[in-house]
Amino acid sequence: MILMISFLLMFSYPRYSPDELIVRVKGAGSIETISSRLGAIEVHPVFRSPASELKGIYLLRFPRGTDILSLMDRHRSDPDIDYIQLNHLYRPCAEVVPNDPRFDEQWDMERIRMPEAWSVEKGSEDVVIAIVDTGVNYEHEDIKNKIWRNPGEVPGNGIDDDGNGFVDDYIGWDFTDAPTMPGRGDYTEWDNDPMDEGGHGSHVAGIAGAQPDNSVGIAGVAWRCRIMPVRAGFRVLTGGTYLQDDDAAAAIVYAADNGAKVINMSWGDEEPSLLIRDAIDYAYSRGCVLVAAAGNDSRTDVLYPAAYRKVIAVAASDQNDHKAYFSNANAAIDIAAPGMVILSLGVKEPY
Ligand SMILES: [Ca+2]
Ligand SMILES: [Ca+2]
Ligand SMILES: [Ca+2]
Ligand SMILES: [Ca+2]
Repeated sequence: MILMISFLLMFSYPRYSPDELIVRVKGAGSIETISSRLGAIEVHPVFRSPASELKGIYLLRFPRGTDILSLMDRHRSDPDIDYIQLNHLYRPCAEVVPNDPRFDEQWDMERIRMPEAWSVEKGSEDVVIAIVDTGVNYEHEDIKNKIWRNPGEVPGNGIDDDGNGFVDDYIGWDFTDAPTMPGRGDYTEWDNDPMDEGGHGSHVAGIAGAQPDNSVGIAGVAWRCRIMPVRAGFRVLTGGTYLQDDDAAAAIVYAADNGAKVINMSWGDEEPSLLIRDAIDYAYSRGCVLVAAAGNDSRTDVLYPAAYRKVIAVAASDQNDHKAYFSNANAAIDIAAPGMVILSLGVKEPY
């Protein structure tokens, strides 16, 4: 019981995953040698992508209670290791959602003059927006017809038809794998169901892609674009929702490999991550537009991944086009978009 309590206390404000480290192996190094030297009990590659620039990156798991901070420090200058890092945790940049589903309450749409923009451009079905988040409630009536379908995959036959390393990934993938965290719900293993449990991802997806002109609910910004749900966020027992470095990185790379043109990351942390930077460099090199939230803690420093040069950092603005009181802002901000009381899709309540 005392163990349980101290475990929970440790996670009041978790910054990284316990008992896990991420290692990038140097050219000639062997992961078997490294993991036995470090005492890992489990090792697996972070990515299934065939891309050569993503080879040699592994997640290592250690016995419960391992002092991973000193272990990491002891192996920083290991000649076989390119980098070794914590499996950081990211918080979704959440905000308050009212539950009144009508377009005239979507003040943000008028403010950014979406009706005028739509008369010029409604986007294309070919543009896929990946939502790296807590998943998407893909059964919601206002988004179900906007969800990306993997054209090369036959759903539910237990076969990886398109050979991309993911079996039955017909509408996206669930990358949450966080067995050392005190999570709840679905959080321990990858699977092909990116259903939202936290609610944040559905909210973000609705802003980007809720179906306009169908006489129900709300309208998303991207009239015709498709939404690819790539789940990387899970809930913890103590409350709150987190995304791990390895899961988010794998989701970004999946999105880039499977046709996403835009990758949305409405989450962040103060700490940079070499692993996330590798994933972002890869997606950027594949032509993806990467977008992330600056952060909602009223600070002057912009969170990672928004602070990376290849990512468009988005600050939140209010009804008067001023910086929202909670939005982080500094010179790294690329654009500001409405971010206060935005009406969007929910999981438990419909909006
Ligand atoms: Ca597949
Ligand atoms: Ca299949
Ligand atoms: Ca993980
Ligand atoms: Ca899962």
